[in-house]
Amino acid sequence: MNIVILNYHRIGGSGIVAYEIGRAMAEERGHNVHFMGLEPPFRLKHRFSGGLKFHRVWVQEYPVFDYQPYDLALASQLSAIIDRCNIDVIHSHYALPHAISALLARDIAKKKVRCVTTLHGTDITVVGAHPSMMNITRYAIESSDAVTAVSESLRKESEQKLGISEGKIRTIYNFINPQFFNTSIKPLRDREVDNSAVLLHISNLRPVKSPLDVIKIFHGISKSLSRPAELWIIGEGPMQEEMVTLAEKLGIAEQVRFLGVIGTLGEVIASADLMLLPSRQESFGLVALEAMACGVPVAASRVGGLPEVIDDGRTGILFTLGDIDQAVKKSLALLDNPRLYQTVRTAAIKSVQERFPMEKILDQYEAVYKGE
Ligand code: GMT
Repeated sequence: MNIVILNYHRIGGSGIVAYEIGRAMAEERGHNVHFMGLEPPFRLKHRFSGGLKFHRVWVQEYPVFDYQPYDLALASQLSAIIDRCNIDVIHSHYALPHAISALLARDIAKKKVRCVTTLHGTDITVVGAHPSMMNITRYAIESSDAVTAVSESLRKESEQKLGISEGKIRTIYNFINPQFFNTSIKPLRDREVDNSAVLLHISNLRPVKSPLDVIKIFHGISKSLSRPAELWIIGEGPMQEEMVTLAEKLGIAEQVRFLGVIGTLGEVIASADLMLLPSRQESFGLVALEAMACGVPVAASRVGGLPEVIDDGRTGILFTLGDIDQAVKKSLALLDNPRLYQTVRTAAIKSVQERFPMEKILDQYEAVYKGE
């Protein structure tokens, strides 16, 4: 098959999942995969295998436009690629704008192309559910030949918020590439000599990730933990300054390290003892799966798709959104009990392998591409 994959190729979870699907379809399953976007997927920059191509979308800078219409430029250029490369399937990640651009491109090209759309979360929970975008989001979903959501929670929420009939959206869970996240990755520190606890948070530090709760939970843990603790923050975003200020106010600034954006996360994750993910909303929480695959338990808020990824008390910790005391208490109970910690760690690793196996999930996407 000739497949186009549309996505925002930043280092977010959706970009990683979109890239890994495309890579595997080309390298392992013999399809031709065309990525399109403003930038190539960041992992693609390091590999040039035969079946993978990147088409940059050119957006004309024209002063009459109040904003430059990326979605229209994409639709126009995609229609030409449908023709030139005999495209069979367009897989859009995010209903807006990608599914709309794909549907428009198919109309322009007047070709039989299968439009597959994957919902990742904020396209429904924030953008799509807003009255200004609701009708076009519903149209994108209803007009796509197949629609997938990354969790049951997101599937149900999309149906409820947009009035989509049951059966239109199917759940295909996210997955990780075990080459990048596994228990053989060498940590950046030697646990034999360094007995401190490293807590880790990875996000774009936006309000939806509750970054101030990360600082508060760490403060609570470090006060009572029986060994020294550090908090490593990976990622950049609008709330970083507020996090620094809060850490200073609580007297823990020395223990909080902002490490910026890191492309290769495996080693950093493998160095941690616990990941903190107190998000207000999380349709899946790919980063939690990445941590679990490396044997690092996750303490997360009980929202969205996180309870589908983490089984509270067995493969990690879930706490009530915003309940700092509960998060601290449960984290301490895990970190201060080596035997329980090992049990949870082992169960987390097993759960990633059994419930989110890459090959089976790729089979599901391939079946959707074929219309099965
Ligand atoms: O969480 C973000 O801000 C980034 C966003 C993205 O585009 O990657 O994440 C969404 O999609 C991921 C991949 O499916 C999910 O793992 C995240 O849970 C989801 N984020 C939210 O629902 C807030």
